[in-house]
Amino acid sequence: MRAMKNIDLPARRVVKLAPGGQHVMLLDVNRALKPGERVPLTLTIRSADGARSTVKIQAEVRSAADHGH
Ligand SMILES: [Cu+2]
Repeated sequence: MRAMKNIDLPARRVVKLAPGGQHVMLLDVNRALKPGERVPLTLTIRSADGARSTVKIQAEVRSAADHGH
């Protein structure tokens, strides 16, 4: 696993976050999370001109044991 601060979003390409590929890992959370539970995350998008916007999502918790590394 290689931690990254950013994920590139090339124009006209689908970028998928999924187990086994690029994914978000939550480290040092302050309570146990159960697989299948949803947690609110806010993604910050920076466009080519530097403008920032945010997208709020409800991410599904997956087991850390079976996600590809
Ligand atoms: Cu991971």
